[in-house]
Amino acid sequence: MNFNAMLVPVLCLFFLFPALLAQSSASNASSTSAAARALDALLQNYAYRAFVRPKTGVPYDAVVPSNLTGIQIAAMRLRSGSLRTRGVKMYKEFEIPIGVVERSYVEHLVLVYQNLGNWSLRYYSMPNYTYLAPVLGLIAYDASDLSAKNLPELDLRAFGDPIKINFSDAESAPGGSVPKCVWFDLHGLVKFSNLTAPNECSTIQQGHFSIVAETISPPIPSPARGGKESNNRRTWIIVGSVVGGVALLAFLGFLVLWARKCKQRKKMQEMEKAADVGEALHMTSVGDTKAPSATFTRTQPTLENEYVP
Ligand SMILES: *[C@@H]1O[C@H](CO)[C@@H](O)[C@H](O)[C@H]1NC(C)=O
Ligand SMILES: *[C@@H]1O[C@H](CO)[C@@H](O)[C@H](O)[C@H]1NC(C)=O
Ligand SMILES: *[C@@H]1O[C@H](CO)[C@@H](O)[C@H](O)[C@H]1NC(C)=O
Ligand SMILES: *[C@@H]1O[C@H](CO)[C@@H](O)[C@H](O)[C@H]1NC(C)=O
Ligand SMILES: *[C@@H]1O[C@H](CO)[C@@H](O)[C@H](O)[C@H]1NC(C)=O
Ligand SMILES: CC(=O)N[C@H]1CO[C@H](CO)[C@@H](O)[C@@H]1O
Repeated sequence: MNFNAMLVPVLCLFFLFPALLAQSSASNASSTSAAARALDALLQNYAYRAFVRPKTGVPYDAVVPSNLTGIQIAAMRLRSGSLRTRGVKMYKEFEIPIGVVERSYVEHLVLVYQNLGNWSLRYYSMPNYTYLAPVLGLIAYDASDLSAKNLPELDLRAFGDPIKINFSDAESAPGGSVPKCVWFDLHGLVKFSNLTAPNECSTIQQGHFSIVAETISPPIPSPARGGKESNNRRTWIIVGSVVGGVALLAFLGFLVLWARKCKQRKKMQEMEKAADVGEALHMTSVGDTKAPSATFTRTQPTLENEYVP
């Protein structure tokens, strides 16, 4: 029966539905990374605005647009040569040793510093992990045009000692979990490493850094991305799936009933046909239905109280 043939694809769709949803949410990992890259470009532009006749080697705090309140940025202009031979003793939380080199040679470069503060989770969501410190960024750009926007990053590497990051006000890890350093490179790659000292991480490349601890409890929908909105969305997806499922079941039930009825009607029609052909019983139409009727009556009806002589 072709009804079964129809049922299989319908059921397949039903079971694939959650998988399709999961895929669509997974594909947003890269959109998160794209948002972070767009933020870097915006913050580069705003950090450069702090420069008014800048001295080299001096950090200048800059102002972020009001829609990003909570993020701190700074910029420091350096001669490439002095970065390589002298390093920077302390630039906010970063300690830059001798031997840090940018690979595509420029005369001067700018080190842009970012502290994402309460925006860390928004731009660098970490399912199953808790941030113990804000996400900090250190990125090098060319300094030849201080009004430039959308500058490409320079490729910065430490060839001697690594760059150290002092997360002085990191929270301590919740009981039972081990804190870890996390590094986000500029291409969306995430790497973990051990702390090199209490509240201290190290790196040989630029990017974004923080300290995290693994969450031990089963993951609750993380408020990182959209918070309430994404919770709401999830609720609606569940409600939608349930309602859709019930509607689908009702539809299937209806199909089954309809198929049965169809079968019955066909049987009836065949029986009627057989009756018409094989029996001399005549059918007369009474409304829509046919009823057997005789052409003449064999026994005349008599009234019981009729007078019989
Ligand atoms: C914040 O505002 C700036 C300038 O007003 C705008 O360019 C940027 O797209 C905004 N960013 C976000 C994340 O809303
Ligand atoms: C961070 O805090 C500031 C106020 O200090 C607030 O305006 C901003 O909306 C917060 N950002 C997020 C992502 O909650
Ligand atoms: C988070 O942990 C759960 C259970 O341990 C696991 O199934 C899930 O894949 C993890 N999520 C990520 C993004 O690693
Ligand atoms: C980290 O910074 C804090 C405060 O700025 C300072 O007291 C501490 O000595 C620093 N730690 C290291 C290892 O440099
Ligand atoms: C990190 O430290 C733990 C012990 O605390 C050690 O077992 C592990 O091998 C270390 N990992 C790396 C990458 O050094
Ligand atoms: C929840 C969420 O961030 N959804 C986004 C997934 O990515 C698409 C574009 O790729 C956005 O339109 C959604 O808002």
